[in-house]
Amino acid sequence: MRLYHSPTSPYVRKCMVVLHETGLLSQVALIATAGTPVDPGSMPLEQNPLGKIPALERDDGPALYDSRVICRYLDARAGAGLYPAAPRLWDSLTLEATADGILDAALLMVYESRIRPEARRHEPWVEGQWTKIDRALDAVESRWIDHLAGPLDIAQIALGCALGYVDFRHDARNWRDNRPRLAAWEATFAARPSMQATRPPEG
Ligand SMILES: N[C@@H](CCC(=O)N[C@@H](CS)C(=O)NCC(=O)O)C(=O)O
Repeated sequence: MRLYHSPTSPYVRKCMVVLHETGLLSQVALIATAGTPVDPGSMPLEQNPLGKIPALERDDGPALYDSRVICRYLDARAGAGLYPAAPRLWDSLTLEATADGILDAALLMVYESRIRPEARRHEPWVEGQWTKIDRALDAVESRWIDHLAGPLDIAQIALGCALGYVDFRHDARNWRDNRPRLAAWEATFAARPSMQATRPPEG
């Protein structure tokens, strides 16, 4: 398999953590990729018409894209059980969607500050994105801690990557303030070898 990869992409990181946790890492070659919405650069446009990473070329069918699809495929291929049986499955998928929504908002904030010309930036829009993250983290702190204490699943991996990305790009927002249970969970989860091996580079 070939995974279109960037060490700073949190969506790629989800796939990488799944590769580590499932023991499939040695079956995948990583293809260094870079690009943005205004300059697709080396993005895998043939493999993903949306021009985004991750995308996965595989030996048993056409390329897959979107981290949610790739993670589910890898789990099925390895028989790893990162997707529990229903009804717990619905919780896992909803929490994964919450984590991915945090990532979407966090990435839009980065694009706004890095890509949009300064004169056209709209601060209320940036703060609106942060408000989504803030609300989602409050929901995790109040509703999802029991789920996070359960067996490893895709929701935990997605949330670990989302929190890692908030630390990486929006550290000054201090998301741990007033969220002691989530902060404690994150500290434990971030110590997993799969998370340590996939930390984004400094800087
Ligand atoms: N929903 C997608 C989001 C992927 C995504 O937005 N990736 C970013 C890199 S972190 C990207 O490729 N951005 C380039 C663009 O939006 O054109 C997933 O889960 O894979």
